[in-house]
Order: sequence, then C-alpha cells, then structure tokens
Amino acid sequence: MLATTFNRASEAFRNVVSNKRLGFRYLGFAAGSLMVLYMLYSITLGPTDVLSIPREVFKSSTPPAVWEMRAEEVKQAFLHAYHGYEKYAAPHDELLPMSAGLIDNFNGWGVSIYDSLDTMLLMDLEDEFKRALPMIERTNFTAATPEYVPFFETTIRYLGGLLSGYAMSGEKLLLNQAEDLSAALAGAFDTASGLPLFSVSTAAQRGKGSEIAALAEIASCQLEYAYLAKLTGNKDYFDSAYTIIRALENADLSKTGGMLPTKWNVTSGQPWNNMIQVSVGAAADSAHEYLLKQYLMEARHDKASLELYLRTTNYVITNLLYLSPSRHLLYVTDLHSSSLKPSRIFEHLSCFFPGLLALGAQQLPLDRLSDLGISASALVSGLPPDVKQKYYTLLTKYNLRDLHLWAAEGLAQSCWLMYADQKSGLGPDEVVMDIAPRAGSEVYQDPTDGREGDYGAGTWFEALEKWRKSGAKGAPPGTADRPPVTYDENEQRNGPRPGHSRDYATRRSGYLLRPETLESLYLMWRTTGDERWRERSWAIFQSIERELKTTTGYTIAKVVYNDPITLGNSMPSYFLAETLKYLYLSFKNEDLVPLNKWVFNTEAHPFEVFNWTTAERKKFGLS
Ligand code: DMJ
Repeated sequence: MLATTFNRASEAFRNVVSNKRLGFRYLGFAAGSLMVLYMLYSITLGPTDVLSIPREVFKSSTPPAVWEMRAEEVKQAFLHAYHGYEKYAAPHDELLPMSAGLIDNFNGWGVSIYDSLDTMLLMDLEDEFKRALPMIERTNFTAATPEYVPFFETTIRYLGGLLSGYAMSGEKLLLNQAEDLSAALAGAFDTASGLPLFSVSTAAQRGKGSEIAALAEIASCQLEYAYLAKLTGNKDYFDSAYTIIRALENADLSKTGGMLPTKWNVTSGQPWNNMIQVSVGAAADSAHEYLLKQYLMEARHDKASLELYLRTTNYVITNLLYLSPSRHLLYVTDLHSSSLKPSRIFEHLSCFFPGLLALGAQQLPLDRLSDLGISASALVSGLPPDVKQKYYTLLTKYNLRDLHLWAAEGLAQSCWLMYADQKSGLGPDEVVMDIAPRAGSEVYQDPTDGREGDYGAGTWFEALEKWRKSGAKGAPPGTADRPPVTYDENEQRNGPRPGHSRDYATRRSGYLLRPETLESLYLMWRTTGDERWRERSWAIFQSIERELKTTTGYTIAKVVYNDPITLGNSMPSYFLAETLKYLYLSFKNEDLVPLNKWVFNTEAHPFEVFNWTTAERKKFGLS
C-alpha cells in the first residue's frame, strides 16, 4: 500500500513540475512532502526492489456436493480399515492386512486405537469411539513388558492421541491416562541437559539410549508436554517442554549456519559436530515442525521458537533446495559432513515441509516481521559474516511471504509428481535426483513458464537470484505446473527414451501409506484456497483405493512402479491417524479444524491453541 502511495506521490510530483502556472513555492512543498514519504517508505519496506508476484488461485469445477461425497468415501475407507483392525488385531498394535494377522511393534498397548481416536471424533463415529474407551482403560502403562518403549513414538502416537481425544471429547479417562503415561515416561528426561533419551522403562521409570541422539527424537515432544501442563497445571510437564526449547535456543549453531543439525549430545545439550548432517527429512523432520507449532499453539507467546523457525526455514530455502536438471523439479535434500555436500536424496518424509511453509506463510506476518519485534539482524546474530550476507540478501530482496510460498508451491508440486509420475499413482519413499540431464535427454520446456533458464546444479536460491536479476519474468523457477512423466514398461526396465527423463532414480521403492504429501496438499489447499491441491489429494486417494485395499483393510506397497505393484503386509497406525484424516479434511467443505484455533502434532493429533494465564505464567516462571 505504501508502494502505491509512493507511486501516486511521484506522479503528483511530475504533474507539479510540469504545471507552469505553479510557482517554486509549491514545487518546494511537493518535493519536501515527497522526501518525507520516501523516507517513510524506505524505513517501513526497506529497499525498493523487493519482489512480489501476484498469484492465481485455481477453482475446480467439482461441485461442493461431490466434495462431500468424496469425504464420505474416505470415512468408509476409515471404517473398512478400523473394522479390519478391530476384527483381526485389536487390542494389539497393528493389523497385518495380507495375512489377517497382528503385530505388537509399538509397545503392545494397541497403538492403532490411540492413533484413531480423534479421527473417529472428526468423522462422527461415536460407536467406534465408545468401543475404544474400555480398551484404553485397560492399558497398564507400567507393566513389566515391554521392558523399554521408544520415547518419541510413544509420545507422538499414544500421548498425542490421548490429548487430542480429550481436547475433542472432554472424556476424562483420556486425560487421566495421558497423565499416567507421562508419569511412566518421566525417566526419559533423566539426562544432564534434560533432552530425552531414546527409550524408557515405564516400569522402572529409567531412561536408556545413546548419548548421541537424533534431532527429531529429542525435540518433538514440546507440544505434548506444554499442552499437558496447560490441562493439568503440572509444572513438571512445563519444565520438560521448556528445557528442550531453551536448549535449542541457546545451542551453538555456528558450525551449521544457524540450522539445527540432525545429531545432538544429550549430556551437553549441544549439537554433535563430529559428523554433521542438516536435513528436514528422517531424524530431523518433526523438530522443525514443532518450532512453528509451539509458537502458534501457545497463542504466539514464545518468540524464541518463532525466531528459530524463521532462521531454520531461511536456511533451508537458501541451502537445501535444488532444482532437477531437466524438468526443474524443486526438491529439498540434505547436506553431509564438513563439506556440507548435498546428497540429492528427496524423501517422502520431507514432503511435510511445503505444508509447514504454507501454514507459516498464512499464520505469520512474514512480510512485516517488524510488527513482531523481529529484525533481519536478530535472525543472523552470532553467525559467520558470509552466512549473514546470504540471509541479509534473502531477507531484503524478496518479500519473505512470497518466498516461503514459492518454495511451498514448488515442493508440494514435486511431492505430488512423485505420485503422478507412477502408473500406480503411488509415490516412492525415496528418490535420488539427477545432477545433470541424462545423456540423450532434451531440455524440458515448461509450458507455463514460457522460458527455461539454465540453472545448472546450484541451489534453488541461486537460480532464483538469476531469475530475479534477469527481470523476474514468468513464474519463479520450479514453481509453475509441470505435467507428470510416466514411463512405459520398457522405460521402466531399460531407462527413458531421449527427452523423457523424470530426472530421478528410485532409491526406496515402497509407498508405506505415509501421510506427508497428503498433509501438505491439505495445508496448501486450506491456506491458499487453490483447489488444484484438493484435486490431487483425490487422485491419490483413488490410487490407494484401487491399489492398496484388501479384504481386511489397506496395505503398504513394496514397489510402486511394478505392474501390478508389489504389495507388503502392514497397515501402520499413522494411516488411521494421519493419512485418512488429512484426506477427509481435504474433502470436507466445512473447516473442521481451523488452523488459527488448532495445531496438529506430528502424528496429526489436533491440540487447541491456548493462552497462558497470569497465574500460570507466575507458577511456571514465564516472563
Ligand atoms: C509419522 O509417524 C509421523 O508423522 C512422524 O513425525 C514421521 N512420519 C511418520 C509417518 O510417515
């Protein structure tokens, strides 16, 4: 708006100068006003070459009633899966759908029941919910077997399920069990730093695990424990959550340019820098998610979490995003060892990241960070000068909200194409992107960009800089719609015909019923209103129905590109907690879980946004 005011002022200035009837008095006045306006403009917005590109929002022709029918189909899918679990596997952990068998792979307390509670509540499945309660009541979290339980998985699935089940139903049993469970898990925090150990004996309340631990496993319980503190008033839970937040805040991140590395020492509470890896995929993913979500869940109270979120997302945008050589697919990868070289592996697990960026771009005033008392210099303090320079360039040349959204759009599209490229319509778990175009392949011409730059093997941000400096014409690199590239049988076996490369090779060929892509497609649709994302979710759901439905439930695929695909024998509990929930929410017209009122934990269990009261602040020692 100020930019428009500025343009109008310059126009007025030009008119004044050209109007011969006006004397110098007026000219002086106009020039003075212009100076003041310009100063105001530069202070508020910074440099004048900030890029901002208007975006188009696609509306699909699918009528609302059809979306409701699609949501109903997902509900039926959930019922089919859950009834199969009840019939063949309850109260054990998970169903083995190909053999009508069962498995106890997550403590043997019936993880599928806990993970399903809030999905049932959202889908109005009262009978299933009522049948689940007695099974939950019977769980004894401190029984002698299993001897040790994994802290991270137990927290996100069991504790998360109990807490959101309570938040959505008010059923006191669920809160009581949540308290019992967290008391049983207390031994996990028995480290010098307060960062949790990998596993814990709930009977002996004793933690166990290596001193060197994965980021995701030490920093993905803060939402659950802060929420529990809010519900119970118990300071121990609050301390558990905040010890982790403060450790991340005070860690020395100079070796990784402000980014949280994947390995940490739980004794010192510092990053383990012997073999550095930075990533938003396996071993790191949910820790990044929780930075933004902590800030949102506590009604934007904890500025440190927000600063860390901004710092790490800016790091990812400038360092971990790349374009594939021919199709210019935008992807996120990880960097290894002291040279911090990209592995070019693109994981399904990383596909939560575009949704996170979209959520942040919707919920935060990214282009007016000064409103939150955050400056560019605060985000780079303590970092080496070359890194500072990079951040400075990033933060001032671009509208930060646009930048996050472009990254979200490009990544969400690549995540979707991993599915759409396969005949089965199901995406593999990991691919490795090509560095250079394959021999014989022609340069892919993007139909909507209308132009194709030579972006080389550098980062996306470098390509973006080239695009900006050459006039920023067309869509930013990697963001425009691209068509799928499906291989025929011969290409699948012997490699693509010339000019038909997908730009990647499959590294892990299974689709494990994972939610990340569907989670991002849901968030992209809800936060931008663009229905392309919703239609893509529908296409994936149809593939799941066609390829993975069994007589007892749904199963994973071992190889997504075989024709017919090769099936595995597993129905993970996150399929009930996350995959089907995000699908259902994508097709319901009503916004059942408004993103300004609820925050999803990393297992898609929604917690309600809350404020700390004055009494709680005093009790917990919050400023
Ligand atoms: C889920 O259990 C959680 O989303 C976790 O954070 C990582 N991914 C799995 C499912 O893929």
